[in-house]
Amino acid sequence: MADGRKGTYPVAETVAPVVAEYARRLPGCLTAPAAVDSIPWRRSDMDVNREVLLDLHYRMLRIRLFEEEAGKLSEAGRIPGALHLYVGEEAVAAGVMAHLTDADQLTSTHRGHGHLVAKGGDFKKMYAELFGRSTGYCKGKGGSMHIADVDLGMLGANGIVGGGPPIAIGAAFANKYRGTRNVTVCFFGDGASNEGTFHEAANMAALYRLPVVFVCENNGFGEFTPQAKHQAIRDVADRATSYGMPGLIVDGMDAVAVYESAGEAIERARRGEGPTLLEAKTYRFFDHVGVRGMGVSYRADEEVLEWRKRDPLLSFEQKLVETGVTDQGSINALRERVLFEINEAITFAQESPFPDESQLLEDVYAVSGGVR
Ligand SMILES: Cc1ncc(C[n+]2csc(CCOP(=O)(O)OP(=O)(O)O)c2C)c(N)n1
Ligand SMILES: [Mg+2]
Repeated sequence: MADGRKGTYPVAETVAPVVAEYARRLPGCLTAPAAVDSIPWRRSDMDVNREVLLDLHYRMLRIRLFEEEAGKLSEAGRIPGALHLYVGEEAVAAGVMAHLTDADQLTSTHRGHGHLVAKGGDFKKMYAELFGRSTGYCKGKGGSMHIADVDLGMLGANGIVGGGPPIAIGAAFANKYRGTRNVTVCFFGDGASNEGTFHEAANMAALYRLPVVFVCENNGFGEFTPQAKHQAIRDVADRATSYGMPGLIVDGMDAVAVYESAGEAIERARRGEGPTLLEAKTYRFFDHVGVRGMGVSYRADEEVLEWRKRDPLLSFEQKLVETGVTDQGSINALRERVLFEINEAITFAQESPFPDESQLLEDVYAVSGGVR
């Protein structure tokens, strides 16, 4: 290169100490995925006690079962519309959401059920929305890709790839302006990281030191296009440096690793020290849409099987049992309890009425003074 930097870019002076601190506390987090496999069960001095481990497990289990049942309903043609399932990526939502209060916000994606479930979303309202019923989160008029729960700080799933970042920094700006200590987490995919909206939002967030954490769920594909064919970089986290914020890579199949890294980033934002870009390397087990998808051949079964060996929920359960945090009987009982709750919610949703035709144009756009 003309300036002789040979591809290594200096980190802005103000950010360098933060990055160094991350590197010290989370060894391996700034390296490429090759190191991801070797990340041990515990990596930092953050307090990850039994309560935290069980909390992470509970969040992941709820997502997995919600999604699997939704997938079955979709495959059986019982719910309308596209359904982008989150199975395989549960550790990311669980590890992040374990740090957030209801007053903290998040923006989600088209693959958003897991984010809301992990934030404490209501199964009944979620399934009712998937069934298009009036008791759903959006009164049945939004569907999978538009679920929001403002009381829980969930500012919305989003059918527009890259739609979340501008909303997230707006919320973060409001938090800063009002002097709250709330943090906004912005979830987006590797594909979305190519959208201009992400770059504009990242620039402003770093410039104004906004209390936001950008969480890139890098599952290696944008629809059916592998990452290597949609961007010339391997690590989305590399993009952080150009905006003046730390960029971290974390094993998105390991809820504890996500919990630790996200915790650092969220606390940093809470302290008023600005944004972080956290890239979680993860994988979706089902197809881009639905379970079996559209029959497009774009990834090898062997690749899926390799990632499935690192199933974030099952491998976590194995570790919980091995380390004596809980036993298989308790896990099975918990699974049954969550399934019972899910079945109740599905029944509730199916028995709920469709929205009345007279309400077709209500709640669908905002006018000054409120939503109509
Ligand atoms: C602005 C916009 N462009 C294109 C699409 C079509 N689309 C839907 S999902 C998707 C891929 C997104 O990939 P990524 O951000 O990596 O999320 P993932 O599906 O992998 O979770 C695309 C291109 C869209 N919904 N919105
Ligand atoms: Mg992707």
